[in-house]
Amino acid sequence: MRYNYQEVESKWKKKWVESELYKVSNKSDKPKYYVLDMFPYPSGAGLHVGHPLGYIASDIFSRYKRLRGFNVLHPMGFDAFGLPAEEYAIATGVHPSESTAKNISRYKEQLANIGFCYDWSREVQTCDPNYYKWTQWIFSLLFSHYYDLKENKAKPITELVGLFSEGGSEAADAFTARKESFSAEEWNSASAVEKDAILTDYRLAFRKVGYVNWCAGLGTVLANDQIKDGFSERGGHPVERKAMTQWYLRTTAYAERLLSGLDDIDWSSSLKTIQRNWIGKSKGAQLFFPIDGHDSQLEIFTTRADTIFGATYMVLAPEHPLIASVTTDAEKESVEEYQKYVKTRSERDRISDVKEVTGVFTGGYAINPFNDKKIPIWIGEYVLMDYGTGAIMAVPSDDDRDHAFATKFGLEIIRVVDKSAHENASASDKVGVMINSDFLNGLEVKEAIKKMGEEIASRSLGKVVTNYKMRDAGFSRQRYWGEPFPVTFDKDGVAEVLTEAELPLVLPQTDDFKPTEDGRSPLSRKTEWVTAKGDAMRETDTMPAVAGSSWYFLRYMDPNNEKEFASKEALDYWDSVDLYVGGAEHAVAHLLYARFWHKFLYDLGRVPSTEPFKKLINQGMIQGVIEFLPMMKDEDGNNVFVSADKLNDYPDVDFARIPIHIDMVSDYGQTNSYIDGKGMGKFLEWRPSYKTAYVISNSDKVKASEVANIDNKFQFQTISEVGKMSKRYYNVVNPDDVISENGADTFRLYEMFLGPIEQSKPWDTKGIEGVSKFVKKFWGLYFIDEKFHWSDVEPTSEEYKVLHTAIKKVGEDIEKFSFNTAISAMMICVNDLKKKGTNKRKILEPLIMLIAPFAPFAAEELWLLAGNGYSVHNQTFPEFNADYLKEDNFQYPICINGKKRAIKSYPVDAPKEEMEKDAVAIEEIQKWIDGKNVVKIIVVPGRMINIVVK
Ligand code: ANZ
Repeated sequence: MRYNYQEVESKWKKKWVESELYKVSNKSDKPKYYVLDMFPYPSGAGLHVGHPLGYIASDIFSRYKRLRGFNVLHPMGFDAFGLPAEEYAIATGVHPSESTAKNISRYKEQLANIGFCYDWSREVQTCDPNYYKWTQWIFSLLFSHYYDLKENKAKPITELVGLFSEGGSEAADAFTARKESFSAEEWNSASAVEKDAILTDYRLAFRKVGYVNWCAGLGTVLANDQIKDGFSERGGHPVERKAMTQWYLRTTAYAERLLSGLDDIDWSSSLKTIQRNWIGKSKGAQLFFPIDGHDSQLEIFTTRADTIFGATYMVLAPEHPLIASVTTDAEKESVEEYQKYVKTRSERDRISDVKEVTGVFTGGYAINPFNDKKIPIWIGEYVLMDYGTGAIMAVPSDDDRDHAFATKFGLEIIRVVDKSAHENASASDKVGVMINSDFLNGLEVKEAIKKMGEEIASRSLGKVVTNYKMRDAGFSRQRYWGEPFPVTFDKDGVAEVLTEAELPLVLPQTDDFKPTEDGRSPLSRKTEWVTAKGDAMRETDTMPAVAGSSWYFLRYMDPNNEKEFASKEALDYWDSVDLYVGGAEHAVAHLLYARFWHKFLYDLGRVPSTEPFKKLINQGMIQGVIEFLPMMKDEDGNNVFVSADKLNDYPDVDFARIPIHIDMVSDYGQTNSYIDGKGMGKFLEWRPSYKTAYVISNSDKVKASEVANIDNKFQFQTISEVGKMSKRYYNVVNPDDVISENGADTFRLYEMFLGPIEQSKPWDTKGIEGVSKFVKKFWGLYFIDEKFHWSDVEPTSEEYKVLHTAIKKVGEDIEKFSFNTAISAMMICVNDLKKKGTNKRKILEPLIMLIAPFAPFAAEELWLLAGNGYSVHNQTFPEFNADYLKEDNFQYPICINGKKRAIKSYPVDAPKEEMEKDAVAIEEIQKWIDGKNVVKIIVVPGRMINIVVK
């Protein structure tokens, strides 16, 4: 019987939903296992074949774990707030909630077609007030907690207030941005506004002035990657850095725990390295330099205090507060001009332009505390305000950036480290012997750093500190489609969070989605909403998309709970995610913020685990093949398309490449793709401006419009190149199309068969044929004369061996997430069984379970046809039995006095005496023992037979 996948799939899709087959309970005797996919942002374009790659892998794994007897949580939801829906709303007037809902339903349909075992009763949408109520609630907790350094955990801000009123700032050992200390009296007599300002420096969610990329032309704040060379990517408008009060999360308080936590989780080392670099731990010294003619001191951060005798100038970040006071009148104008220039520069430009160094002299001088030498103070964009102290001592001899700067501005360079014994060392390597450095002379760099640390402490010039590159996370956007902050400000601007009972604070309706002219969120136009709470005003910024995705995995554990973000029982039961699968593009932002939220909730005793994702796999990208028509101009200026196999005839021509829609290409893929007459016709319809073009291919030069629709002999080879799968290249493949042509099981198997899951690989439909044949062959094993049939005859040991070889390999490979090799093993198994004509139940029944995680539809149907109860997906994965893999016979080398003279096969369980008797009787052996004495016959079972003769 032919496998009618359309019928089978539509039947089971329905039945699985109706019967709630994939619904999981929070109570079970089985061990739990939690498999999570990074939930998608539901874009208007729908899913393309690249998106489900990770979902298929995690689905196979979830199904496998179910068959292995686990209670598997495998949920799905939508990261539904965000920019694209909002931009679409601005362009079309369609409310983001409407377009988002529409996109979500399309995504769900597409996902259902692929046959995923999601428990949809647990679906989460971040834009749903029942969900974001709890996002707001966690935010309010962040607001009302600070970080206690003694206990190394978050604690209620009310406790901090108690400490302040009893003993001032010294009474608390708290993580803070605040430098000034205060006494209990000062605290107690402070006004509400002053207290609020102090607490702001301690809260884990707080407001401060930060710089945003402001684009006046677009009337909006842009993300770093929306800017190129100081201009907006869209529209090319100038972008400048604008100061705006914004919300931040004090992620830096958790820097050390975010770092050390990486040691306990099973993530790829490349991913861990990305996170470690992002956190950027750096040990160094904070040092004070007196400023010539001033009372104030300049505080710098250096990892190389040992090089202080080579410090020939200082550099302040252009935003540094001391600039105004150290700049002399003569330099004022150029300093201000330079500051204006830096405002147009994104941080990324500032740190990445190593060659293009810029800066100006302030006219002021600092004094080296170790030799009282005067050092000129400059400002330069390569020093960033919010790292270290925003000021450095520059040592051009031992730092590349300082060296470039000194060279450009003709500043002094003093060598302080003799690296002559280290031939390949770069300027920044911490090796060599100190020179020109007073009491450090002769010391190795490492010793010198240590000695300087001691010296600095004993002379009270500063202290040893650890810095982290990581910044507090910006948490505001001046946009509409996000969670409203559960915050009000009183008439003095003192912030307060809403109580749990007041949540959710629902996003108000609007039909004007544009930010205001001065860059505030559209919510600020909703004056009634803004002033809804007495005379207190609501915050009008909204939260960024990382808010909702920072804890969604917890909500899945108990998604309909109206009283709590999730119940303690649910959280204790599911604990944390056992396997997380998603794209490497989330290596920092999402994964770091989610870890931060989780650790915070752990501190509050709200979650039982310190890390949210135990194991993480990044699936590779599915790339597209971009198809081009090579094109040149003839003498008359006509466009001429030249088939790719004819390009060598025109060695001097630089061909233009016209991207062509892949639907017009036959045999789409990396090799031998071509367009026929029909395809050319479609192309001309699509791009009518080429109707007058010519083509050169297997025919002579003819008009393109003539080959269109004429014959199928015409073939024009395209140039195929691997690139991104994107609407821009007309190469997006929709999974729905592949499924309707080949079936969902084939689609799933094919995606997995493309290669190792972590690798990126091009989509190439050519290979799908082979996988489709495999599914048909597998199906065919179960039918004789169009009828489902299997026999109860006992299988041969060979048949068992084929099956158990596959069981072993498939099981091991799934555990290793090596799905492509698991599929090869299944293919070999099915081929072997087909060759043997096996139709025995004891082989074919376990085979259904073996293949079920990969091809859930066909497996379910076969299971039903076999007369078994519903559903195959609740059965057990076949148990591997090593006995079946044992060889029945062994090829014994037969030796005479240790030298191999013959080979003969004996059953592995053959008695020794029989083998002895038989071996000496072999003709070739007889030759060797003829006329000699057989002294001894040694049989080593499973190894060899040795006949000792004399
Ligand atoms: C003198 C020196 C001599 C430095 C030398 C380096 C090499 P990490 O933390 O490893 O990145 N620095 C400090 N604050 C800075 C800021 N806000 N913007 C840009 N650069 C800053 O490196 C810390 C080093 O980077 C510090 O040590 C300082 O330069 C610079 F041979 O001080 B160093």
